[in-house]
Amino acid sequence: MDILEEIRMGIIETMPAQAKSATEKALSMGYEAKQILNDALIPAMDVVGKLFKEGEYFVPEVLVAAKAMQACMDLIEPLLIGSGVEKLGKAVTGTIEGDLHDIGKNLVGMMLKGAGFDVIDLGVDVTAERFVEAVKREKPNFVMISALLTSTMINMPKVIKALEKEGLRNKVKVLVGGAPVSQSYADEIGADGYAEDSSSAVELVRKFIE
Ligand code: B1M
Repeated sequence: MDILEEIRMGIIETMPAQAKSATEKALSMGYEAKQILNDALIPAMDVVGKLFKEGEYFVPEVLVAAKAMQACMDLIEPLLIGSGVEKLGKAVTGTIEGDLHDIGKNLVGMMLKGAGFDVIDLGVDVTAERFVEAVKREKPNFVMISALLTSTMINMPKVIKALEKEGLRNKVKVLVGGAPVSQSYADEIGADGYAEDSSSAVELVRKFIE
């Protein structure tokens, strides 16, 4: 079996140890971190999502698949990030209140670090108050909010309103993303930008910094 297929199967078949050792092997064979990410990890998680939607997988399977993906991401992270890159700015990242999905947010953070940004990750289930506290404390250039559920993306505008209330709205750019989020939703809630995936998130912050 092709090594990238081995990684994909490790995630899809919920075998974190297999996914991790196949990732280690692929790296030792000279595969690039980006190729592993784009050709194995992300497509595998898409398959898991499809199986979940079709009712073939339930939350426990999806959770183990997510753990497998995270284990592989931990291995490629240092290679994506590199070292000694000049800092271009600071971003506070977090998954919105009520939402526990963190793989996409972690990926965005990883790519931002790789592009030379300082990233302060607030984790998951982050309330508007916690975003505001972080803006006061960290003075970032960007607040980047992730939402994976239609029932939680509606909490995103709370962050914007809370920043306005504290007189901080013009101090940071608020960028939003996640599968159910769109450019029109970003416009509707008064966010400064929307990114469809982690690469576009990096392009977007770069545009603001220029
Ligand atoms: Co959940 N889940 N989940 N889940 N889960 C989805 C999102 C779902 C689409 C599955 C489905 O039905 N097909 C569905 C949401 C439906 C909806 O609301 N539209 C769903 C559901 C229903 C649920 C529960 C409610 C299930 C239940 O309990 N009955 C529950 C909710 C828990 C909660 O959050 N309160 C739940 C739980 C879970 C697990 C905990 C089991 C697990 C999460 C584990 C973890 O994250 N540590 C999980 C997973 C893994 C998924 C799927 C399968 C995969 C998500 C993922 O990691 N994708 C997902 C189905 C799917 O997406 N195919 C699903 C890979 C990741 C790289 O992509 O996160 O989209 P993504 O991130 C992308 C972009 O969106 C973008 O860049 C990333 C990289 O390219 N991006 C940003 C993301 N954030 C950004 C922020 C930015 C910019 C770009 O800032 C500017």
